[in-house]
Amino acid sequence: MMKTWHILGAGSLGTLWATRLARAGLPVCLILRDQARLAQYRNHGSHLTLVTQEGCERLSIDARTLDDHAPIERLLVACKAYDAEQAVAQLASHLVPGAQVILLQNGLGSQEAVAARIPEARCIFASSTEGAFREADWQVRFAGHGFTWLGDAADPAPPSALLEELHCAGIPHQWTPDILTRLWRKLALNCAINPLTVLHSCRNGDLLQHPCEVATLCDELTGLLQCCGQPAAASDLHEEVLRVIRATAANFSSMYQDVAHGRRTEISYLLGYACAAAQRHQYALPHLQQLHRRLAQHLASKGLRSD
Ligand code: NAD
Ligand code: KPL
Repeated sequence: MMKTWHILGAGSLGTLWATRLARAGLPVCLILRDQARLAQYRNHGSHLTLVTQEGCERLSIDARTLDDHAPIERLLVACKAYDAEQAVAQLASHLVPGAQVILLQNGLGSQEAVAARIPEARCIFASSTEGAFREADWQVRFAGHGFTWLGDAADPAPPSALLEELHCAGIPHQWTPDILTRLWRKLALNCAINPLTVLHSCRNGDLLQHPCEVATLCDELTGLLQCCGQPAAASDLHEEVLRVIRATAANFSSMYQDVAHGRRTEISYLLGYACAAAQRHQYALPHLQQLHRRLAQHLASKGLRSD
């Protein structure tokens, strides 16, 4: 019997995964916040729409609420990092022992918090470079092809059946024993690029006009990664940051877009996590800490949460 893919967080990335899995004929069920949200989904016709360059696809997908007690064997957590722990805690008692739980959150910190809430589940961390955004309720645009790395820091054995289903669904991915290296590397890239794009109010490419600021942050981040036992994530960080800035020059970073749309950012799981790790290791990061303070003040000045 196939395991149902329960999707917690029917936002951009959750919908992107749900529609591709459903399109491949795999059993998928959305977990919505409450009865009101479920009623909205049913009134909409119980389907999600995936918009790609090839056109629109409409997929009928089941849904339930967080308080439905049916057991869950496989869960994809696609909430923002700041919502993940509480959302998972609400359905922790429905997870069967050994349930597979994929955590799609960006940054670091939320994964450990979720894993601590569900010690009997197998938590699989993911780091994704795919891009999607919501065009309307229950409709997502696949904006950027990318890749998803998956791994379990506690157990290197790949979950073969799950990976085979991702393959069938056409979700580009690879299992890695070094998922923490991937997550730290992405965190460092995001810390070096995203806050500066918010504070300078610019596209990624415009950061080439601030070479000293970028270089100083990369230098501190490289030291932090080494100090945290992540030398592979530290390797050639500055070169890669410059490569990403050039390759995404015309884009606005995800944090820039969050701020522009008045949405809460994931600052605590990026800069906040880096600064807290530095403090634990008594490693000095004066520029990164100053960047964290400036960003928090900027967010507060816009009426946005700074945690
Ligand atoms: P999103 O805001 O579009 O979707 C999150 C969804 O979770 C929302 O629909 C929200 O209502 C839902 N949610 C929150 N709490 C819930 C709860 N208690 N019960 C049920 N639903 C709940 O976010 P997103 O852009 O899909 O991002 C999700 C994660 O993936 C983030 O950590 C983000 O950084 C990461 N990510 C996103 C992209 C992307 O292109 N969107 C790419 C890479 C990584
Ligand atoms: O991941 C990104 C983001 O915008 O969140 C990039 C493009 C790498 C910039 O940090």
